[in-house]
Amino acid sequence: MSLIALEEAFNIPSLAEQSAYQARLFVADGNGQAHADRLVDIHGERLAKMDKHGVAHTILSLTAPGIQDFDEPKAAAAAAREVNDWVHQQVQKNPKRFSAFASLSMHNSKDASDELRRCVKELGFVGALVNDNQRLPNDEAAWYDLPEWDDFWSTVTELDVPFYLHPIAPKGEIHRRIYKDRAALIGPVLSFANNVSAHLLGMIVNGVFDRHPKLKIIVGHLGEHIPFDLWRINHWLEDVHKPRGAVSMKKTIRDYFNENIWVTTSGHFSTLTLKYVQDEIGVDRILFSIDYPYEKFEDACDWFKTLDGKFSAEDLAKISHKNSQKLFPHLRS
Ligand code: GRE
Repeated sequence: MSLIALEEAFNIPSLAEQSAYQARLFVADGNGQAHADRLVDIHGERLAKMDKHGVAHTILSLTAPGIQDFDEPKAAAAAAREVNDWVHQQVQKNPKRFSAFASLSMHNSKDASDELRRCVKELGFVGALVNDNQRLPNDEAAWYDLPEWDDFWSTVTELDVPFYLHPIAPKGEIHRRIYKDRAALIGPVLSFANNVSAHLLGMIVNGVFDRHPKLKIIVGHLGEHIPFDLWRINHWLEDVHKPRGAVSMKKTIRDYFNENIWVTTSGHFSTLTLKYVQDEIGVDRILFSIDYPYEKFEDACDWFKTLDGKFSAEDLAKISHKNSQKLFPHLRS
C-alpha cells in the first residue's frame, strides 16, 4: 500500500528553542533533544521510516507554534521566508519523496499573500499550513474568518492550493481563562481541537466559503471533533439560527464539508472513529497522515494495515493516496 502523509512536522535549526518548548509540553519521555533532532532531520531517520513503512511521499510543514508565535510582524515575515527557503532546499534534494507547505506570517493579508505567491509560483510549494490564530502584539490574536482576510483567501483560490489549519497551544488570555489550572487539557486532549474548530466553524458562519467557493481547507485529527457533532451543529444552524436571522451562510455545514473541507487521520488511529467519520462526511474527504514526530510511523502505518478487510480496497486506496493525488496534482505521477 503506498501511503501519502501530509501533516508531518519539521523545524529549522534556528527555531530549536521553540521545539524545546513543545517538547516540554508534549513529549512523553521528556526527551526534548531526540524530538528536536527528529524535527530537523529530513533525509535520515525520517526517510528510512518512510521506506520501511510504505510512505511514498511526505508533505512537510513547520512544527507548531512556528510563525504564529511571532507577535511582531516584521520578525514573523522574515522568519517565514527563512523557514520556506530552508525547506525548499531540503525538498530540492529529493523532490520525488518530499514537498512542502509554505509557512506564512498571518499578521496581515498582504504579507501572507505575497509569501504564499512567492512560495507557490517561484519555489513549487503545494499549499500552506498555518498554526491557527496568529499572535499579535498586546495579547491579541488574528482570526482569518474576518473580512480583512478576503484578499488572502482570493490569493489562495487563485493559486488553487489547499490551506491546512493546524493547532497551536494557547497562550495569553485564553490560557489564563481556561487552561492555567488544567494544563493537561492543552494540546491533543482538548485545546487543539477546540480552537481549530472555533476557527473553522467561524469561517463557515462568517461566510468565507460563500465568498470563496473554491477554497480548500484541510484540518487534521479526523476533523478536530466537528464530525462527531455534525448533526447537532447542522440542526442548530439550520433549524434555529437561520430562521432567527442569526446566521447568513448560504449553504449547510454538510455542503461545506462536501465541497471545501478535507480531514486527515493525523494522530488519530482509531478504526471506530474512522468508520464513523467516513459515514458522516464521506470517504472522499479523508486523507491519511501520521503527525510525525509527535506520533510514530509504526502506530500510524501498522494501524492502517489492520484496516484491510474492514474497509473496501477502493476506500483504502482513496484514504491512503488517491484523495491526496486528486487534491495535489504533483502527486499524480
Ligand atoms: C503538533 O502536531 O504540532 C502537535 C504538537 C503537540 C502535541 C501533538 C501534536 O505541537 O500533534
